[in-house]
Amino acid sequence: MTDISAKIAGVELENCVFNAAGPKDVTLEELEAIAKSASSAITMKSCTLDPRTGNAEPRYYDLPEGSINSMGLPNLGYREYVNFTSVLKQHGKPVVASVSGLKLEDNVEIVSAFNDSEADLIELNLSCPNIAGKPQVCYDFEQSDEVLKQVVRVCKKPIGVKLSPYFDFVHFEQMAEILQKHRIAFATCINSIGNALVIDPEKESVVIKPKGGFGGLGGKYVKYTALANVNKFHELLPEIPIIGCGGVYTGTDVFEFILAGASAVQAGSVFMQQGPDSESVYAKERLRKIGRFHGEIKDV
Ligand code: RRO
Repeated sequence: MTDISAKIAGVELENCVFNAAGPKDVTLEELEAIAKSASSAITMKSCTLDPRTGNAEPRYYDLPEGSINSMGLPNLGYREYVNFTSVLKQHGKPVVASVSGLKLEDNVEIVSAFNDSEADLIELNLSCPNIAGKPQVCYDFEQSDEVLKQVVRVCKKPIGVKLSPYFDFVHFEQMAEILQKHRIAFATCINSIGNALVIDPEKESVVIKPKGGFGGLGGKYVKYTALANVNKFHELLPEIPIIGCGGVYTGTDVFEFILAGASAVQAGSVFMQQGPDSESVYAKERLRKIGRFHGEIKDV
């Protein structure tokens, strides 16, 4: 059988594709559906100190080749997700806690709580685009440096970061330097592309309610930006596993991320639209290519 396994910070994944934080991973019921699916790990919804109902609806909209969302971090509060870890671990898969505190002290408290949980990996979300008045932390390099300093100090689990896309080489270099300085265990590239605007020309209106229709763009529209981010961070930080995320709909997309330098891949919009057993992502004949791949992406 072809080996399509992966390893992130010492944590073994049976196959290299699992769910991205966000789609249908808020409740225990949703998380157990992921646990029973082909997803090789169970990533839980980004959590905050206290429960949140999130932004006003409509706040998610399917696009022909992706999605736009402004969910606004609806979640049950971190204590529930700490408790869920022991239930979810019974399914025999790694559990990934996604942490998105609204301020530095919250992140320190939440990460400390997950130390005493059965989570295998912690993904610190520095890139949520949808909280009014809260800019994406990872676009502020000084703030990112400080958050990582404080959070890494208390964290006893492998901790990685979820990043927004960068569009300039100097920004890749600045963030890579920070990740290296704090010995970050992995980086997930990319979150949705923040503050996109989708307009319905028939209705002459925006399609989601929060923030005047502005939201995070995901799916095939962002794949090439995601591939570039994976490739650049892999080049700058060859020792750190990079998890690719953005526009993964098929096994061929997965293979492109592996070619770009990803160690594993997360699926977001496709899980929202097709569920965590998405046939197109897990089609064996497409994933088999990955098992045969042992090299570097070629120049033309
Ligand atoms: O909940 C959201 O609105 C959300 C989050 Br936390 C995130 O990291 N990325 C996204 O597209 N939506």
